[in-house]
Amino acid sequence: MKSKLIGSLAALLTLAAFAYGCQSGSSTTGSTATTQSSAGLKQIMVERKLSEADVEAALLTYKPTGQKDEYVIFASGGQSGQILVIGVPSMRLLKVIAVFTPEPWQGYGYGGYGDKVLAGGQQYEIGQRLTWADVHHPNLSETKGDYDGRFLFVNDKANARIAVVDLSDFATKQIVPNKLVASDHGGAFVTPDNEYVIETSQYPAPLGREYAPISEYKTRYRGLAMFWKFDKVKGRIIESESWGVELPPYTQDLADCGKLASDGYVFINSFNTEMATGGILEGNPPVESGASQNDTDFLHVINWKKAEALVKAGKAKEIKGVKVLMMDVSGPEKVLTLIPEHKSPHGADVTPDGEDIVVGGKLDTHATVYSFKKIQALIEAGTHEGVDPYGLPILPFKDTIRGQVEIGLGPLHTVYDGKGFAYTSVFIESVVAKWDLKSLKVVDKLSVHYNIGHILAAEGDTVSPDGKYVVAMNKMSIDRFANIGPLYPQNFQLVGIENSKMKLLADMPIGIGEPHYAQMIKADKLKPMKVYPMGTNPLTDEKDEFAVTPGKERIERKGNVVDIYMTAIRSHFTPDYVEVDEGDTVRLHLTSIEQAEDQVHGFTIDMYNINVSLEPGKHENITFVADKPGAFPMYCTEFCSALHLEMMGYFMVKPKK
Ligand code: CUK
Ligand code: CUA
Repeated sequence: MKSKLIGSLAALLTLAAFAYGCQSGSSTTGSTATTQSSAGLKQIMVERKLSEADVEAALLTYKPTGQKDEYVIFASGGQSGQILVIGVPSMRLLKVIAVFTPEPWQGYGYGGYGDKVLAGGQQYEIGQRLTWADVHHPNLSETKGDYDGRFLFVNDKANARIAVVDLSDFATKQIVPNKLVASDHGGAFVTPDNEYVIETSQYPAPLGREYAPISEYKTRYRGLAMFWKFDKVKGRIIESESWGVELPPYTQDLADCGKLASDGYVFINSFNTEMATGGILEGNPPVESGASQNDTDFLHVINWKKAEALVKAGKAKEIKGVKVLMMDVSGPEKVLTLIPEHKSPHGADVTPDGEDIVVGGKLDTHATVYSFKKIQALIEAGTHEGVDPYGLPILPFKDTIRGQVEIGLGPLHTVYDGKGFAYTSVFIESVVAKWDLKSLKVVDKLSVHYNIGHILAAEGDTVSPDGKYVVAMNKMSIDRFANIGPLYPQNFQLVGIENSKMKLLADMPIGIGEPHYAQMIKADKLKPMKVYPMGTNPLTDEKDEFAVTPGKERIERKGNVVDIYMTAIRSHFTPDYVEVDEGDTVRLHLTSIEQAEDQVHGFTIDMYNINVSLEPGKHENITFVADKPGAFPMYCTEFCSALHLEMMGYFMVKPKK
């Protein structure tokens, strides 16, 4: 057994050598170097108990220093509130983008521009400053249904917010809080030309964040699909041009946008059409069982182009200044239609051609494949088998589907390879199921470790997926890694899907929050800047009016307001000595006048909780009150040069007499 294995390893190494264009790599040439290294490798295999499959996986994923990844994943950072950037196939963590949570390395939330982004995401009328988020679904911006590599959107389930990240500098630019709903889940999904970023609610609540007793759940609690208008030129959501569609108080779950054949539509699965509200102490069933009584829940179908036209025609009602198309309009106008789904489904995933929508069974062993053409014909003909309590038409289930796939225990989410196959995550069974989109038959299953939630594919949500990799986003990792205490990491597993059999290639523990979804883009589609144009404020993407040029550094005082115009360059700040009086308002205008790639400085002042990152060309405005007297060192926090430790100065605050 062992010798057979090692024999094929030699063949594998030969192949690998050819693949990498190595001159002396073939064992058939009898090269001494190769024979020696093969012998060494054989020994390593034996010592490390590596199988041939392990070595092959290593060869397919290993990136020697300097060799770059082909794909980049943008993954939800879960409760961390951030986004993880991961290279594929190496599964190396490249960056954690600060989004909803203050992040010191990027100087996000410690005095600089990030404070303003975070402030924009607050609901001040509620009076709570939020410093975290439950990040679920990052989505890349699209042009004609293809990732264009320009922006990234992500939702905060806990506090119903959407963030916009600009991929020209990988910085968060905007957070918009939803004024109407109390939690979201079906977001952030984009329309194929990015006209809108979609955010649909999860747990129903009175619209506008009002109070209503739980006994009025059916009459006062509602869901909502929010359509955030996105300005691609400015790279910002325009709140005043955004609007919503009122939904019944079922628990809307995941959404997806139609494309090609189904462009103009949005699909949202739901659960708890029972409208259970718990109340265990009051003698009611908990939501988990109360919500699982009916045999079916509803797939919601929204014709968003028609909804948009109705909103523009003045058919919407204003709630807290937001235009909302109510159900008494959207039902009769065929804008909002319901279709039965099997109990407590999860996921709604549109195929690359836009023809089908796949909904996972979750508590059922099937995935249901709905046909958009059939749905559209029924809606247009006005055929329905009944209406729900809110007057919304319900289409006959049997006439809307193309079929059902017997998947296994707990199917959740589905992605596609663009070659006619679908890959469904199967939570309870802990497998990825590969199935044929034509025959609706499972053709391969791969065990993953363990309890896979989402699954993602290379260019997976575009109209033309790449079909090279999928990643299993596993919720549990029980025996996979060194024990690090009772809070275990989640586990991303890279799976090769180029051949008929799926192949497990690599594990990546995720030790920061519970990720939900992620998207994978071809790395060469990303074209971020390497340095900022001199004096750029990342909040506006423009040269800041207070940008400082070399030679113009100065300190100006007007009353008790002190303006400090400062530059940073290896290895000093100018000015490096600042004197103010206790109680002065300090306005520090700080420009990095570096233009060399990867020459980053930081800036902090002892005891003032100030820390900004100064990438080349970046400008920061920091305003604070010098309320603590003392002699405070200020210094550069990034090891920028041999004289980095010398890059410091004093910030003097003279005590009041
Ligand atoms: S949900 Cu997490 S596994 Cu929030 Cu997308 Cu399905
Ligand atoms: Cu600049 Cu360290």
